[in-house]
Amino acid sequence: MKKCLICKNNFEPFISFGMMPIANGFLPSEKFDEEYFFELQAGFCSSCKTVQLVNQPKREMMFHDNYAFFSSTSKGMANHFRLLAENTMKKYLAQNDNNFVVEIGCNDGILLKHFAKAGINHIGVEPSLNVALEANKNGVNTISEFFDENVAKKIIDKYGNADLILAANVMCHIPYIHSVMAGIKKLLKPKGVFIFEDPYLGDIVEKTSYDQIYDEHVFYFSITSVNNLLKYYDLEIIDIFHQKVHGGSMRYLVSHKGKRNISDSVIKQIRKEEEIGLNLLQTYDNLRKRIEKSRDQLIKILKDINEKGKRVVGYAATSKSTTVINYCGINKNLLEYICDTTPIKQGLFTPGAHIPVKPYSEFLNNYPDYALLFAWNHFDEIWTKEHNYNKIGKWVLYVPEVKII
Ligand code: JHZ
Ligand code: SAH
Repeated sequence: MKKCLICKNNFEPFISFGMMPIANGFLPSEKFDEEYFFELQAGFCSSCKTVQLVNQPKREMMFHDNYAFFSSTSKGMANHFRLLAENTMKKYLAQNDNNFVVEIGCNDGILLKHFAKAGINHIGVEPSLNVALEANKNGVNTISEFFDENVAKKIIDKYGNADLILAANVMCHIPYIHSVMAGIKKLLKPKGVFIFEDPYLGDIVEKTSYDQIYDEHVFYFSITSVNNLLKYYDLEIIDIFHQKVHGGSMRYLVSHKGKRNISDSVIKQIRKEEEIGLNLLQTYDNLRKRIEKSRDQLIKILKDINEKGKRVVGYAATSKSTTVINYCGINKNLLEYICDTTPIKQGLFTPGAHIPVKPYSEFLNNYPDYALLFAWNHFDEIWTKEHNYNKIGKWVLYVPEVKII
C-alpha cells in the first residue's frame, strides 16, 4: 500500500519491473560494484486517476552536474521546440518589452534560446549543472536549482511575475509536485499562461510503450489526472494539443480559473479517456499482461537472431532503454553494443546490464545485421538519416508491437 503523491489516498502497484538502476546512470567499469538499484513499480490511484511510480530514487541521484540527457541531440525535437516558441510568442506575449518567461527544466536551452534570441526577459530553472551551463552558452539565463515554491518566490522577488511559464518533459519528473504547483500559482500573472507537455498516458496504454516507465518519470498524466491536480490550485486546463513527439505527448495550456475560455477539445478528450478506460484499474492489469507478452516476444527475437549467428546492436542509449534492457534480461551476449551520439555516454556502460555504449561512428563503419531501435520515438528522423543502412540491415522494433522491418 502506498500513498498517492497527488491526493494522498492509498493505491497498489499494478506492475513491478524488478530491481532497476538509475535510467541515465551510464557508468565506467570501476563503478559497477557501487551501482544503485531500486524496485521499479507503477501503480494507479483509483481516487484521482493518476498513474505513478511507487518508489523514486532521490532527485540528486538522477539530476546532477553530470546528467546524461542533452535535449538538443534530436533535430526533430529542436524543430518541435522552435515551433512551440514561435507560436507562443505570437499568441501569448504582448507586443511590448515587459514580457517575462520562465522555463522549468530548460536543459541545454533547446526551447528558451528562441525567447533569448528574440530579446525577451526570461529565466530557465535547471538543476543539472552541466546542461544548465550548455544553456548559458546558448545565450539563456539559467539558475541551477530544483524548481519548487521557494524558488518561485525567489524569482518573483528578483524579476516579478511571469506572463508565460513553460515546462516540457519535466512536470512528470517531480514527485514534490504540490510545491511546484504552489510556486506556479504564485508566479503566474493573472492573465498568464502555463504551458507544459509530457508523454501522454493514452499513448502509453495504446502502444504498450512501457519503456516510458523509469525512475525519472514519476507521473504518467492524462487530462483527467491533470485536472484533478489543478483543482487544488484554482487553475484549469484551457486547451490541449496532442503531439507526436516522445511517442505521443500531450501539451496542456493552463490558466488561473475563469480567466480564459476553455476549448471544446478538453471536454472531448476527457470523454475519450473515459471511453478508452484510462480511469479504470482493469486497464492497467491488461496493460501489464501486454507488457509481459512484449517482453517475451522481444527476448525470443533476440535469441533467434543470436542463434543464427547474426550481429545485433542497439541504436541510441535512451533513458527508456534501461527499462527494456533490464526488464527483458537483454545482455552482452544478445546485444553487441549500443551506439549513441551523446559524447558523455560514449565509452561508458549501460546501467544494470553493462552493455558498452559506443560512438555513432562505430555503427556507420560496420553496419550490423540488425539494429534494435531504442529511440523508436525518433523513428522518422532516424529512418531518413539511415537510408544507407536501410538498404542492407534490418530494424528490430518493440513499440507499438515487437517486429522486424
Ligand atoms: P530520447 C529523455 O528520454 C529523458 P530518452 C527524460 N526523462 C525525458 O523525459 C525525455 O528525454 C524528454 C540518442 N540519439 O530523446 C541521443 C542517437 O543516438 O528518446 C540520446 O542519448 N541518435 C528527460 O533518453 C538519446 O538518443 C539519434 O539519431 O529516452 C535520446 O533519446 C537520435 C535522434 C538520438 O530520450
Ligand atoms: N525540457 C527539456 C528537458 C527535459 S529533461 C526537453 O523537453 O527536452 C528533464 C529536465 O528537468 C532535466 O534537465 C532535469 O535536470 C530537469 N529537472 C528535474 N527536476 C527539476 C525541477 N524540480 N525543476 C526544474 N528542472 C528539473
